[in-house]
Amino acid sequence: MQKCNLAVDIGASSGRVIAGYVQNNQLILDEIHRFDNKMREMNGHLCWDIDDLFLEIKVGMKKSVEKQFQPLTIGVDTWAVDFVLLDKDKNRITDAVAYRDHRTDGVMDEVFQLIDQKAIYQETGIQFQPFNTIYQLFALQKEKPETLKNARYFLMIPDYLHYLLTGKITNEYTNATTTQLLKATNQKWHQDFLEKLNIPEHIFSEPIQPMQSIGSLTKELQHELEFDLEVVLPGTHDTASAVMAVPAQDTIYISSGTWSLMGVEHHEPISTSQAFDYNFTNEGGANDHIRFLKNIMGLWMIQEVKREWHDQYSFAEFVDLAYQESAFASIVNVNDQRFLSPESMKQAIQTYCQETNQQEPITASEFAKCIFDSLVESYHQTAKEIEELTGKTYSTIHIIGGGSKNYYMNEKLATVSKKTIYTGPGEATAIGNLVAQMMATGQLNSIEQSKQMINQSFDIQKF
Ligand code: ADP
Ligand code: LRH
Repeated sequence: MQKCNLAVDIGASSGRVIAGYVQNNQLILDEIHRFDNKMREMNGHLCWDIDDLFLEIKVGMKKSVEKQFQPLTIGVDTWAVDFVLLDKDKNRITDAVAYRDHRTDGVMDEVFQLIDQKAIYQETGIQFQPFNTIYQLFALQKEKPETLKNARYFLMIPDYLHYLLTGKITNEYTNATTTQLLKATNQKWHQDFLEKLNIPEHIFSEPIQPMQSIGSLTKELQHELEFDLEVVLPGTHDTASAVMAVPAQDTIYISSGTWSLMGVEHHEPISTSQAFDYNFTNEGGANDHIRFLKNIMGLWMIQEVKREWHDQYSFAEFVDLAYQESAFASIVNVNDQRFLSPESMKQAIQTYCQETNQQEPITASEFAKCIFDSLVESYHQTAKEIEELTGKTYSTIHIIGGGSKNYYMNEKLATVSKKTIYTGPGEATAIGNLVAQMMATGQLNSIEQSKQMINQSFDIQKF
């Protein structure tokens, strides 16, 4: 039996359970189980199927033993901002509503009537996204005040999955920062904001730092799975885990998946008025760092076009199509809010091009080129903003995540930015999750050691 740690990494488009162990100073990964993740309509809202996600985690745990692994610890990371509420008996009383649901339309402005927008930024350091938890909670308060009245526990998605594994209630710190409800100065829930929005403070527990054990499996699960292990908190925000696994220091990174998260690791938050204007965020890192970054709409745009094309082309085929399409040159502002949750992504892109007097994409290759070129343009602009805001010049950009396999974008970004582009690992988030567990259990001693190990264990390409 090979001893291992298990990372459960669930992104907005897919989830995986990955076993990891160190052998001869190399980090070895074994993908045990992969599953789709999709939003679907439930009770009038776009939701995640949280019960199904938990079943998939259990399938992965069972398969790991079938594959002759002996898992010592497990930790879960997922996308940020979404949550569920439990009542006093710890029963779930909300669906896991997805951040692209329209319940938050217009809500940000209503919140700004009650709390000054600049104060929100200065005190939390978090960027403005219409779907931040603060606006989702306010939307819920308006739609179903009785639900918040009956609520006793607030759990973000990975906190809830950890609760199902252990029975323990935790609010992990890195993900809690994305609520836009934590005070940056003391990492505590912002009582004054909660009061102004009429959100009960007692549903939150003190944010807890990653890289520590929260206990073993519940008795029921031990019985069902016929084994036990420790549940160890990674940076439960997937981007926190991903950034931990960037195998370089002093570089701009892009965590490229459904979203493109582009930024740098920084010691202190940067909440200047310029950072506010450019809408940069200061999320809590798993390693005492601040993730100073910008959310860019990301490969969600091609995911949606792929879906509308009935999955006729794979992602790799869309990349090939973009290479073949040399003439098409229309560019959209990828961060335009119309692309966040449109009825039809193809239509939204075409309308944008019409409005800006550009040629509309019609064929799959035109859509691919338009989306990839537009993302690269946004990366280029964002790199300049990062350099302006940090007062530093960076010679490299390191791309991690599934999107690092997009050679067309990697090459184009190298040309446009005149920086060296490094890519990989593709499974950086799961790797960061595993590293956190290995640090908690004493298998690794420092972030520097882990970055070095990641660098020598995976294929890092240079453009
Ligand atoms: P998330 O964690 O947000 O679900 P991932 O890190 O799994 O996202 O990345 C998914 C994205 O990676 C897809 O949207 C796709 O654009 C890109 N991708 C995956 N495989 C390939 C490939 N073979 N070639 C090009 N792009 C790919
Ligand atoms: C990426 C991510 C990102 C958040 C978004 C909701 O998966 O966690 O960091 O802003 O999803």
